[in-house]
Amino acid sequence: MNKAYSTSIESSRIAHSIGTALDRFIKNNQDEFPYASGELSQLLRDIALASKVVNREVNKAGLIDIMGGIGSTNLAGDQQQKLDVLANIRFTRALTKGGEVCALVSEESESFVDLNNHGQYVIAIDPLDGSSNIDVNVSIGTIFSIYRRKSAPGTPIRSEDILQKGSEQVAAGYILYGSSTMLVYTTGHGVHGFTHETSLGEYFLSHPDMQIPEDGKIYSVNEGLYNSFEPAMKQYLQFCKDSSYTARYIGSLVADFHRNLLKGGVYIYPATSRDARGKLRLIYECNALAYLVEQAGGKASDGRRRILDIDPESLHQRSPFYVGSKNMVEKAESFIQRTAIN
Ligand code: FDP
Repeated sequence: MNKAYSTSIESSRIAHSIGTALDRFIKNNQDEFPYASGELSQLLRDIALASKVVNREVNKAGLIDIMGGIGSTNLAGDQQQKLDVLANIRFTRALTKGGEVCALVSEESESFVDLNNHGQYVIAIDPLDGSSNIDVNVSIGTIFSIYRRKSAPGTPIRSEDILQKGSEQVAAGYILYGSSTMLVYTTGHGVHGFTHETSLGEYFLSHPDMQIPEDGKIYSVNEGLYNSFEPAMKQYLQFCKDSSYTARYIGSLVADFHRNLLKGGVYIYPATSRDARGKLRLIYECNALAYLVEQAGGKASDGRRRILDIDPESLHQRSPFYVGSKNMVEKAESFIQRTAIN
């Protein structure tokens, strides 16, 4: 046996390789990035760094006084949690310092935040999704979408910079603060997942080129809202039961999405009699996950239209959301397209 080869086998036996760090992965794949100027790479690194700070705070939430509400509500009318606000500050600060972002759209702010007129990118972010799970130690997440601005750098931000279709994203991803913390992203060349190694404080590639199974057995819907669903949705839920599907609903979009991405399944937040557009936000929740799922071979729609083709009219616009394994989304759509909401 060749000496160098046997030495490398011996060293990997003694010390397992820890894998590729996120920074190195980004650097190695720089030429796959749209507009490979290095700014988008830096932006992803800024997001990763902010997520580590948020992760640290999420992990010690029980120990310091950062749980519970702060007594105000956000735009959606949800009670703002201390950690929601804290995560918003952490991400906004990291993205301001980086200088690559001209405007930030966040669930926590009514209007977009003007960060730096010279930045090339617009970012839409839900800094901490799944707020109702914060205080009970259940997985929560961060969701982000990155767009290239349309107007010239140095000029005022215009609505066409902010209200772009999901298909115009140049990168998107999420961070899952779960039993381990993961960062999953795409720049349009597949979906890659990185796991946070706590003792080293680094993300390492753990899930290269993720693909969602075409089919699955898991359906994720808040069935407590059953009475407010349209008849077609009720029929679809009956179909799920008749097909012996498994119901799994964490109530944290990122966590439900991530599980279905790995195992195959469909997540649905449909129209209800109260909200014909459902609950979830197109710009900073649905678009990123739609881009990711398509890159992984799955599908995302509002029941009728591809999510990424929807032209947004306002920052906080809602949309019904059907996302997951291609065949399962298509099956759900086939029910929904039979009737209109009553
Ligand atoms: P939350 O309100 O707790 O922030 O994005 C909103 C979201 O959570 C999703 O993460 C989650 O999937 C959904 O709402 C849960 O809503 P319901 O409680 O109505 O099921």
